[in-house]
Amino acid sequence: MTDREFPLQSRMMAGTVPECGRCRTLEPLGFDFTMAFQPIVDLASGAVWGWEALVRGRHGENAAHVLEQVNDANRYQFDQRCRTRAIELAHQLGLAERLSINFLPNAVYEPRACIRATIEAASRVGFPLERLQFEITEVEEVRNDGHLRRIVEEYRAIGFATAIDDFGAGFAGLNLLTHFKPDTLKLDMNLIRNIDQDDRRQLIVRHLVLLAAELPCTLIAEGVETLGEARCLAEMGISLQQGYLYARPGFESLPAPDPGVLASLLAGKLASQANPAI
Ligand SMILES: [Ca+2]
Repeated sequence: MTDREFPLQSRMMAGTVPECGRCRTLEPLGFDFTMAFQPIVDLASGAVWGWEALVRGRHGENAAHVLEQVNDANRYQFDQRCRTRAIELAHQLGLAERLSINFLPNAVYEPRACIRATIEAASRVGFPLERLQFEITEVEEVRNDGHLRRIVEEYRAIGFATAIDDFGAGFAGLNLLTHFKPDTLKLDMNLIRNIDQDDRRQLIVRHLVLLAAELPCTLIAEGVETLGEARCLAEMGISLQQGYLYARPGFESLPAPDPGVLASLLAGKLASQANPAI
């Protein structure tokens, strides 16, 4: 590893990452899991912008099956292992774009100490930290806003990108934006579903595009399932999209976005550029 190749790693490993000891004293996790990867497509270029790592059972069981085995006793250990597993698999699969990892804010005690295992895993396999993004997953109400703010500020200081996941659903609402500045908002699939046929959803998302431009932060539409939704979102300026339309999550693999779908969307874009009246 050289400073030139991995500037963030070099800075972090230079003695600024403390250890709190929690991860050394915890019991074994008691269950095993692995990861699937789903591409985030950039319609501006037609290329893959990044990949979200999604937890799966060893035999392909869904995320809920794995998450129901997480409890207060193993939450910290699970969060740590999710990150290291995602990074190690990404490396094995030759992932060359961004890697977006979900994490549970309530599983982080001391942000700088809790990131240590992640940095060590990335350094071990040579994965640049600059390509990591953390999605704050609001599966439960964050118990302490100050705690979340400290995590995000610390991660930003380290140089990681942060995203609010499922924005517009449940607890991941506008109030989070009053507390901290994420790099990315991932629009929840309930805002996306049938948006091409729904004036109210279009109104909300159009204004979220304006909000994102002023904050500023990047928008990703998740849960895109139809060409109509994809075109409508692209016309509103959201070129980063993720969903079954492009590819289902690949179990321990990096599935390519559907080439027919990309061709159809990019052809439409080229046609409208050639003739803006279309
Ligand atoms: Ca997510």
